Amino acid sequence: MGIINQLIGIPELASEHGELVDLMLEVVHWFMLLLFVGWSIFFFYVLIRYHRSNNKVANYEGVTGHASTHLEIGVVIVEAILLLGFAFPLWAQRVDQVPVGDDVVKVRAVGEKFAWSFHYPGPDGVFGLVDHHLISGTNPVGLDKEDPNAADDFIARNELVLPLGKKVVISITSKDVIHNLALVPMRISHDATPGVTTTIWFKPTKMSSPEGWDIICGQLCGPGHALMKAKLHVRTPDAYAEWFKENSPTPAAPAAEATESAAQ
Ligand SMILES: [Cu+2]
Repeated sequence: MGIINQLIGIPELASEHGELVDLMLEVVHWFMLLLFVGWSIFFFYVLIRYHRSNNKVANYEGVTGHASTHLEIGVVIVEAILLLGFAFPLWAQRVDQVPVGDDVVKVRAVGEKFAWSFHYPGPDGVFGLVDHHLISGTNPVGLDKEDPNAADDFIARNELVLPLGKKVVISITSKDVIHNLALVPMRISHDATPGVTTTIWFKPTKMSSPEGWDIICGQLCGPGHALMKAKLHVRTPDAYAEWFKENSPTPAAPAAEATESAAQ
């Protein structure tokens, strides 16, 4: 976990890639500490070395060597290598290689003032069409019930339930203003922007407690922002399958009545 991470009280970790995020936090803090100590030592050295009592006459010539120029070019080269050689490929891995397949859990997260709707595609694994003209009190994401793919879809209000150890892909959008789906234990968050769908993915590696983890809105979105809380539950694959089956309407029944979570 790391000494500094422990010191700053890092929240519980529950995702696969999150270990790397925490490692990066730890390493970056150690670098900051090193820089702070190094520059502080240099600062006091300069204060004493160039104190007025040691230098009665000002030196108007300054530095004549090229060491600092070479040093700066070196810094630029190292930073370019870090950015092009490491940061860009790693970022591309996260944003371009979204997992696909039958084993992947797909959810749509739709933010609104001030709640989250989690749209599950049902047993067919295909999301029904949505249309913002159809949004109503009982149809929070505007699911088109005429679409055959929508028949088994369901919406969990303020409750995101996921299975342990499976890759999860969440498509995020918003109905009104910019929100942010912040899944802190998963070490991932992303803006929910109206008119735009963005995708995040991760793999939960830890079960949640029965109360679940808090999902918070990471963008100041209005007077109810602080109350825009939902719950994240990670359950065993069997318990998840049971919950999923319980909530999936049979195609004959009316689709996608919002299930109200106990948290509300
Ligand atoms: Cu919000």
